[in-house]
Amino acid sequence: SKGTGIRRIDVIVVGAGFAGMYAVYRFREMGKQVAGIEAGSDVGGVWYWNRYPGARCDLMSVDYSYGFSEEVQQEWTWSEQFAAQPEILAYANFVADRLDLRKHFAFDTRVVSAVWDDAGRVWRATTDGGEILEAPYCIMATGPLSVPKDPDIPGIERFKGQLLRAQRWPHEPVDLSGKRVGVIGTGSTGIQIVQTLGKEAGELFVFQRTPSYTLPMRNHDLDPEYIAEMKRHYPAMREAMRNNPTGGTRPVSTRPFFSLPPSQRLQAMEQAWENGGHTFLGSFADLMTNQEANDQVADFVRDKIGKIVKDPETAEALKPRGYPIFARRACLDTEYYETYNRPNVHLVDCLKAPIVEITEKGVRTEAGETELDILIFATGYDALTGALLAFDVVGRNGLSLKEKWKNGPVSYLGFLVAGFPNLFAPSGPNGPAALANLITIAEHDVDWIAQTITYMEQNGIETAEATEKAEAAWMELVARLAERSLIRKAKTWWVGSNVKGKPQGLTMFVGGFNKYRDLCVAAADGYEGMSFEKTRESAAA
Ligand code: NA7
Repeated sequence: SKGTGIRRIDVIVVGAGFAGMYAVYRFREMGKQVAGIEAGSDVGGVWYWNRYPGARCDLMSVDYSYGFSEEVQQEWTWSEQFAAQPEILAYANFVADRLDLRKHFAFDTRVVSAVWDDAGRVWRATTDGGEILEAPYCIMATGPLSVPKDPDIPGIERFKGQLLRAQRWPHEPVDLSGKRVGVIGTGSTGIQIVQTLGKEAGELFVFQRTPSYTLPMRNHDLDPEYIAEMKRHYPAMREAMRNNPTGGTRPVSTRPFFSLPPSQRLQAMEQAWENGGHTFLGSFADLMTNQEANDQVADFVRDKIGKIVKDPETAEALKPRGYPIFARRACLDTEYYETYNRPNVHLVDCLKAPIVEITEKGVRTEAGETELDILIFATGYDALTGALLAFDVVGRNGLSLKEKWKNGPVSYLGFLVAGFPNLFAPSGPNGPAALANLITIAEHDVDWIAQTITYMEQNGIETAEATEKAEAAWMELVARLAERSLIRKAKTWWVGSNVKGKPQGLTMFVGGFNKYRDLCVAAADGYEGMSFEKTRESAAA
C-alpha cells in the first residue's frame, strides 16, 4: 500500500475457480505478488455456487482434476467415476489448503471495473469494497458458465412460494418432502435436479420446452486397484490428455459411422449405450459432421426413450426432434427417463402449451395454472462472454470490451484481445472451452500466459497484446472449423441463442484441444501474432 488507497502488486487474478486457483499458484511460484478477488465466500467457482440436489460433473473425476501437482494427484483420492458437487468442492478446498492458496484471495468481493492505464502501463481494478488494485498483469479467470440466467418469463417477482435458482442454491438443505415442486429447464442441470427430486418431492412438475438427448452415465464407485493403477500412471495420463481432442482420456475414433454394416452399427450403438458416459462420441468419428450418421444415433436414442417411458404421450414429448444429437451438449443421467414412470412426476410440455407467466401461486401455461410450493429455475447461463461483460473492462484509448464485442466476442487464441494489453482470459471465448475439459484448458492457458510473461521479462518487454491481424486470422480459423459442425443446427448456449439480444454465432474452437494446443505452441514461437512494447528505459536506450 502506498497510502493512497491503491495497492500495487504484480498480478490481479479475478476468480477462485479452477483457473483462478491455478493462476494464483503459478504466479506465486514465479515470485510474483498476486491478489485474487472472488465474489463467493470461498474457493471453487461454479462448484462453490452450484449446490443443487444431484449436481455432478459429467466428465470423469480423474480427468476433471489438476495435473500440475504430483503431490495433489497422489494425495487426493476420488470415490466415484463421476464425482458429485460436494466431492469436487472438497477437492478444491483440499488443493487450496495443500498449496496454501486461500490467503491470496479476497472473498465476498467483486471487481466492478478493470481499466488499463496506458501512462503507468498497469491494470487498475476497483472492487465493490472500494479497494483499488494496480498491477501490470490482469488474469480474468471468470469462467465460461458462471453468470446464471433467469427465464425470460413475466411475473417472476409475484411468486409467493419459495423460488430457488440451481446455480445459487442455499447452503442449508431444502425440505421437499410432501411439497409441490416445479422445475423450469431441462438442460444438464434440470435433468440432474429432476432425477434426484423425483424421489424426494411430493409432486414434481417438469416444465420442458426443448427436450435434451441424455445418455446413461453408468456412474460407479472407483475400486482401489483402479485408483492405484491411475496414481502410478498419472503423469503419462496427463500427457495423453493434452494430446486428446477432449482434453481428457476419452478414446478417439477414426471409424466413420457408415463404414460398418447395419447390424454392426446397431451393435456398436447398443454397446455405447451399455458402456455409458460419452462412449458414443468415442465410438464413431463423424457424428458431429455427418447428418445421416447423426440421425441414426438420434433415432436409436429416441427408440430407447420409447422403451423406458411407460406413458406413450410422455415418451413422445421427451423425444428430442428437429436438431442433431450432440448439437447441444449431451447430458449424462442416472435413470432420468425412468423418473417419469413415477406417479408423482409430471412432464409439462411447454412446446405444446408455452409458459405464459409466473403467478402468485405457480406457473401458468396456455393449458392452465400449476400451483407450486417451490419453483426451481434451471435455466442456464449467459455463457462464454457473460462474466467478462458483467463489469467494465476498458483497454487502450478508452475502448471497452462491451463495445469491442458488441457483435460477438473476438479474440486471439481464446485468451488475448487486441486493444487490451497484458489482459488474459483463460478458457475465454473462441478457445476450446465448453467442448473440452475445462481444467485441462485452464492449466494450459495459465501455463502459456506464465511462459509469455517470463519471455517478456527476459526481453525487457512491458506490454504484450494480440495484433488485430492475428485476431482476425484466428477468428477466420474458428469460423472455418465451425462451418462443418452440426453444432450450429441447434439453439443453445453454445451459439448464444439462449440469451435475448445476444449476438449469435459459434464462437468456440471446434478443432479439438490437441490441435488448439499445437497452435498455441506455434504462436509462442516468435510471437508473430503479438505486439510488444519495451520498457521505457530499454526503448530509449
Ligand atoms: P442449459 O443447457 O442452457 O439449459 C437451460 C434450460 O432452460 C433449457 O432446457 C431451456 O430450454 C430452459 N429454459 C430457459 N428459458 C426457458 C423458458 N422461458 N421457458 C422454458 N424453458 C426455458 O443450462 P444448464 O444449466 O442445464 O447447462 C449448462 C451447462 O452446464 C451444460 O451444458 C454443461 O456443460 C454444464 P430451451 O432449450 O431454451 O428451449
